[in-house]
Amino acid sequence: MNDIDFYIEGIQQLPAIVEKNPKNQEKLAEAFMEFMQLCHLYESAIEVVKTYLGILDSEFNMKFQRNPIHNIESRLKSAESIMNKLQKKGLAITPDNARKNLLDIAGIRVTCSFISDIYVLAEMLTHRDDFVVIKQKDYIKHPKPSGYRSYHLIINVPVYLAAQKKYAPVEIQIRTLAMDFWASIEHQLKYKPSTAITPEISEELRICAEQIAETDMQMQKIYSEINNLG
Ligand code: 0O2
Repeated sequence: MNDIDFYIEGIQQLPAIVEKNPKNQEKLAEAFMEFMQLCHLYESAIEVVKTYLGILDSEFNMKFQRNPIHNIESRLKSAESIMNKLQKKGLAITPDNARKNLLDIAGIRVTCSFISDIYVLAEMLTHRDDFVVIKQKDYIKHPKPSGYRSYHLIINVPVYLAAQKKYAPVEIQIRTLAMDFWASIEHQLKYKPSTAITPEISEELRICAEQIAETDMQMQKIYSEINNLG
């Protein structure tokens, strides 16, 4: 389902939902519209960042005949995961609480070939004067105990709507293809309900992350050598 279908389906469902709850009709309709507006704002913020990343990638290609970005994925956190996260934080499930307390509703994941590309992109994103950096975490220089490596940014992104400018936070994870390979598989293994992750398995996964990081560094070295030769 694309974004437009998502909104159309939501709006089409509104009369049925309101009809089933005659006592709270007005409140429900209001909350629903607020939710739809929030989704629209976050989707738009994602588009702003993706457009900027696309421009950077093509500029690099024009100037240096190479692309720093291998792939870009984006997602809006599902309503279910938003509700779970609010509940975990002991907060009431309202659009307002989601907006104020969850900074990863809009998420973008960027994969690069080389470690140096990650830092180039992070630098560009954090130095745009209309982007407000809320959080910046370098899990490449400081990997998580699990072995997880990635560069995380949370940026408040301006969205120009018809009548006003609004800001929305977007979580951007930037990592190499190798880091992404590890993170995707580790996530799959850990979140399968049937698997029990023993400390031994966690240690094996951490060792895999170390080996992958070494390969990443070797690739970076080869890339630098070739570039210096060229
Ligand atoms: P999903 O399903 O990917 O969205 P903080 O409150 O800032 O201290 P927080 O909010 O946990 O910490 O943020 P953090 O740790 O900077 O980043 C959270 C996201 O990074 C996770 O999102 C994962 O996407 C990813 N991540 C962090 N640690 C690991 C790890 O050990 N393995 C893997 N595979 N991914 C990791 P969510 O919401 O947990 O999940």
